[in-house]
Amino acid sequence: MKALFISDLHLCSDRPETIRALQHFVGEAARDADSLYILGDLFEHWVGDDDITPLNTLVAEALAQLAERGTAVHFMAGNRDFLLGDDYARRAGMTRLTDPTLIVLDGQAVLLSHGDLLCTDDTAYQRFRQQVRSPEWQRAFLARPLRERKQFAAEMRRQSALANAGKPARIMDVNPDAVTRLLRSQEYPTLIHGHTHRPARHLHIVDQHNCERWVLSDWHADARYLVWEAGKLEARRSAPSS
Ligand code: LP5
Ligand code: MN
Repeated sequence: MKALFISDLHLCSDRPETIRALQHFVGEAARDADSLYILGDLFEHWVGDDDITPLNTLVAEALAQLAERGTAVHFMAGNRDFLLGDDYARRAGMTRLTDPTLIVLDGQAVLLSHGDLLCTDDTAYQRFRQQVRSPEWQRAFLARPLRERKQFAAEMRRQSALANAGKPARIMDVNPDAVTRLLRSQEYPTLIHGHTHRPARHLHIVDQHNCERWVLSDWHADARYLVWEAGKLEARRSAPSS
């Protein structure tokens, strides 16, 4: 069983090096994987499946090709691409996952999440999240003209960068109690998440259970991923030039 986990690629047309890293990853490292789990923020922002751009098409084609060759491709939304819907998922050959999702790999329970839900100290963000994740808000937003939605997204990105500049680094990381509660509620699995861009392997001892928490890396010019193979997880990277 070979499963790959990635997140936080933040793909956008003005970062061609990351697009190349994804194409290389799909053609090389992911080639013989049974499954690929994309745990959010695949795109820098997503304003609706009707925003059909050369980048979105290229990514859908690359992922659909991987799926056609036999890798099961799964997508969980992040805080940047939570509006990615069934239409695009179908075009890209991906099945959508809710956050969190529990899977079992060779008998090991592994819990997958984007990770933003665990940042409970960031109360301003959690309030914002609750609003934009409601079906009513999303229906109303998606009913607006595409041009307007893009303007909203740009304005929101500006607001977010402004808000983040004033937030202490600590509150933008996961809250340890939120991690404990989640691990306990899911009977002590291994946890894999992204969002914080602080790649690491942490050990949490919860009610005498040892739980690993793997944090995925964001991407730049090379692919950063976790691989589950031969019954264990390992962090790897692969560069287009290597
Ligand atoms: O993304 P990042 O790393 O900058 O920061 C995140 C949190 N911010 C966000 C917001 C996204 O960046 C916005 C892009 C969404 C693209 C989809 C577009 C469609 C929806 C358009 C929405 C109107 O997720 C940030 C966290 C940080 O991670 C770390 O966890 O701190 O949270 C915030 O910045 C939220 C602010 O703290 C509070 C928001 C104030 C709300 C102001 C409302 C203004 C509405 C303006 C709409 C035009
Ligand atoms: Mn994120």
